[in-house]
Amino acid sequence: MIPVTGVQNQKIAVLGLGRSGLSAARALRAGGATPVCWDDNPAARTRAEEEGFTCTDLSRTGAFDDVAALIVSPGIPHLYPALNPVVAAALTSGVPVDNDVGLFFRSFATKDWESFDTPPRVVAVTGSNGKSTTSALIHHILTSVNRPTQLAGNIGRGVLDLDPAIDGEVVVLELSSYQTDLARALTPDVAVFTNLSPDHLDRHAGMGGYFAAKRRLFAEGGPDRAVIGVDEPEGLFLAGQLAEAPSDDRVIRISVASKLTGPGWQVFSRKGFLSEYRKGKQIASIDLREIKGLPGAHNHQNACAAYAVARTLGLAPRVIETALHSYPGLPHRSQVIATRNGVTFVNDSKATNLDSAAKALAAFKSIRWICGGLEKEGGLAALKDSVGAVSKAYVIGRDAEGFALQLTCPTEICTDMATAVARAAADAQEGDTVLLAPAAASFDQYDNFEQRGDDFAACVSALDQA
Ligand code: UMA
Ligand code: ADP
Repeated sequence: MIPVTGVQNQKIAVLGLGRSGLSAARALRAGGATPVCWDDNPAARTRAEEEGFTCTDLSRTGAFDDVAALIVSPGIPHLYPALNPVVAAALTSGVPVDNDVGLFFRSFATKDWESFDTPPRVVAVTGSNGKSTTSALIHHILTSVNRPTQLAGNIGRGVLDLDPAIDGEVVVLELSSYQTDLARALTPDVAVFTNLSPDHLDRHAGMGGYFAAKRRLFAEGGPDRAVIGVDEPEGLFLAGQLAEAPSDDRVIRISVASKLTGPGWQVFSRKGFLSEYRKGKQIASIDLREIKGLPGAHNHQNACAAYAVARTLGLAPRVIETALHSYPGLPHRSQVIATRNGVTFVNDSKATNLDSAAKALAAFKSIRWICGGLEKEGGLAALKDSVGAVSKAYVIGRDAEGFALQLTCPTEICTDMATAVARAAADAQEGDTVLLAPAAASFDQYDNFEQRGDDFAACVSALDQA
């Protein structure tokens, strides 16, 4: 745990007591503060009370008397679609609102660092898709060269739950727009922006607010090095805004859409080959096509971003190439879970938005597509050019019919996963891929995308018992 600094004897309110909130409360207590906690779920309050924390309704009158700050969990909408009443009470009382990420950046450096040979560094990764893969890949590359490293953030571990840094360590943080939106300090050494496509629009009042939330990672203090995907207008704009001149190599541009040229620092992938150019000269080329853990152009974008970060940390191209080959991949992201009678079954349950589903559909040939669930804002029209390789969509979800109506490929209403897997497997020919890439959230039928992916895997295993 990283004790929070500068909070001794202060009363700090903590709203939300999940992974983020509980680790914040513990770190605040370790730093000498008195956390006053609240969660709308009584079970979460009981868990906190069992650890000795005081829970008090933060929406009651006077709840913010003598309180120095309010720490809000990322899953709690603070401003949109409506101002949260507890956040409103804090703001009305003039109490600063922050989150665990802000506390982390304030507290990470300690006096111990004076005796270190190499100061610890923080790499922060944001973007619409590929954050977890890029973060895990950076962590994997560093681990493979025995560089001390830890991984936390949106990937599942509260940032204040990390161990205090040791000499030469690199902390890799995956940061969502929910987290960058609220943090009062954002000072990574290296920051990555993978890409931008519509997601979480209700939380940010549209695309402009969503981009603004992500952009804060590059504006609140500013990283020494920024690795920016420039394949969308927003990334192109951000890179341009951060660079002082075309040759400014504090900005590394990455692309999977075009060969980047110019006097700066670029990493791009074309037809499965990664290239690094600096000051107009090619530094390295890596064949990504046979790397099992990184299938498809979308994963090549992640490889470019992770490669660029590793280069800024001083690693040689060949060392990084070796590490890319041993990357095992993350569960629920383009994950091959079985091959049966020449049919490959791929679990991409994390494809919860249209762009990630489109990328999965582009990464495989001859697809039996399992999709559907809780639809994201904006409908499915943007998928119409992505279904060329789909022979049929097997649609799940409570509103499978409404979902299927919007697709331009042949569809079959299956509603539940077991039916979808059984029907897709029965239709599949040798060489086909049965792909779960829902293009929707899971919450209509599951607690989370992991549970949905596990159900898919269980239904595929059950085929052999049938
Ligand atoms: N709660 C309230 N009132 C509300 C809403 C929620 O009290 O109005 C309480 C809930 O009862 C619950 C707690 O808040 O006890 C949950 O807080 P949370 O949703 O922030 O969940 P955590 O367990 O703290 O997990 C959070 C991130 N969750 C979200 O952003 C939704 C995790 O990202 C992250 O891994 C974790 O902190 C550690 O940093 C998850 C996620 O779904 C994976 N992220 C989104 C995504 O990837 O799309 C952004
Ligand atoms: P995030 O943490 O940003 O959600 P993940 O690495 O968990 O990203 O991947 C989420 C989904 O997006 C998965 O379906 C995955 O296959 C897909 N994906 C991964 N990388 C990219 C990328 N660079 N561009 C688009 N989609 C991607």
